[in-house]
Amino acid sequence: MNRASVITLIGVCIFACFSTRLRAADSPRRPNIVVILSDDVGYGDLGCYGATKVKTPNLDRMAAQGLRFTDAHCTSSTCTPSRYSLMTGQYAFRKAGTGVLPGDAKLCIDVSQVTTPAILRKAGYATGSIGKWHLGLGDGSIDWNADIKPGPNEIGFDYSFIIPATGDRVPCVFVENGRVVGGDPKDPILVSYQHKVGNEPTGRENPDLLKVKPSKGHDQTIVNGISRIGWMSGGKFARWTDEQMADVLTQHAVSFIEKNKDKPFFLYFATHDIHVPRAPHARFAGTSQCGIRGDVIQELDWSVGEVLTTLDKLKLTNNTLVIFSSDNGPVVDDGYADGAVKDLNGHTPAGPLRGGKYTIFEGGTREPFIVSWPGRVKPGISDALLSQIDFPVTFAALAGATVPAGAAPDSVNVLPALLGDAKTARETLVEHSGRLLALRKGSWKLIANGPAAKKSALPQLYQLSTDLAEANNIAADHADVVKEMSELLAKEREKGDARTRRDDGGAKWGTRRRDPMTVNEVDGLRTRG
Ligand SMILES: [Ca+2]
Repeated sequence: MNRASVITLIGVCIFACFSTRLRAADSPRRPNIVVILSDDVGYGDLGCYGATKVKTPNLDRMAAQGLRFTDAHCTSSTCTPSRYSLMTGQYAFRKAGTGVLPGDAKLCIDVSQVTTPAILRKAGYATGSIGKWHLGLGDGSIDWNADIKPGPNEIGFDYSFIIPATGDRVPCVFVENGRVVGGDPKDPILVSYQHKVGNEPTGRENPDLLKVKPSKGHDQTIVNGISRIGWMSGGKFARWTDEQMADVLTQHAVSFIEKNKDKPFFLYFATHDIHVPRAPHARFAGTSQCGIRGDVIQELDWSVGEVLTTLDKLKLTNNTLVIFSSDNGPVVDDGYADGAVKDLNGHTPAGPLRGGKYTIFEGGTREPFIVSWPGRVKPGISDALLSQIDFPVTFAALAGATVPAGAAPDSVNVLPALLGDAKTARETLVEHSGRLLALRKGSWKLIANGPAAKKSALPQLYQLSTDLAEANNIAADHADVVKEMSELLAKEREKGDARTRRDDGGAKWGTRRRDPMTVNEVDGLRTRG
């Protein structure tokens, strides 16, 4: 080797070392991902979406520094199927057993399924599930006094602190990493959705003991002065206090962020607010101008603020993608006579949309959807069509993770739209409510007839760009569009449809006969959730 070659070699080595160090310095840690999934919040429920009777300064700040979406969706107009899709990237209508579940239902996700948290955990993320679960637990028979699994920790979460089902269903206890928090072997917990267990008062037998009366169902075991769906006994010291629930869950979300601040993390923070029973902390009771439902929206906004403040304090804001959305559309009377209807004061939970929770109209699945990542997401408003079902594939793209072939089959990478780099995302999207399906193609919307409809009946067709309220069914005038969209929807069904074609589907998938709540009549379309 001559002298020139040696000098060249030394130069190459110095450059290689320097550029490696440059790359290390230039490539920041992969971004953290925080999904704040609220419960039953409607398209018109937040200040940044037009509400005036309720104040949501933290969510408004998030929207001002981020992207606010106008056409983003959950996949179903009720909780369990919506969350199933978010977790698995598969439309819930393809899978039996994903209707609204009782509190003792088995886990509706196969532990072998690839999930959003599993993808991120495999990519090196710390993963946490805090708050409402409602995807079932165990394999069919739960002993609430022993290890409860499979559950969140078996489908991809390193840490979980959950409400097993909903606030209005027993058991009214928190479960942390598969164990009831505060469980006592001397006071074992029993739960049934078929018959009364123990001797405790129920809403039906002892209405004088209630601080809020049920308006429909919700008249079984009384916990904290509120009667629930289902019966429980035992676990006296493990039971939650509804008025403290937002504080407890928010503290756990904050603590998860603090504990994992030095590595990439994925936090799924599923708030109880604003589901029933609405029981705001005294700090929020009576603070809104639209009654108790507005009060819990303001409590929810506080929870969001605590998360954002924690990220700021830990200097993680500029490296964290935060998404706020809701699992389904709004409902005002959802089983308790809590005054929400009479106190609305002109507030419109679904904004300009038709329908809400339990319905196939836009109010059922079009949700507030705010993305914040200062320095990366371009602030503004986006009309891109996308769905929470896109989370697994999109987050994988963000984290540099791979999604195994065949996994998350209905999920699409919408990262460019999520970050504000692209104005469009999906061209089509299936919306789902009970046994009804609708197809979005651009601003067209086709609502297919349910299984019980006459064969000759026309489906419903709406042009949302001129008729956002779905007031004028123009199917008869656009036979070509109806035909094209019906064929597209038929193709989606052919990929798998375990629920919407079954005439007895309601009873089978939702175990509706065991769960007396949640039959609503909205806009003449009877759907169940
Ligand atoms: Ca919900």
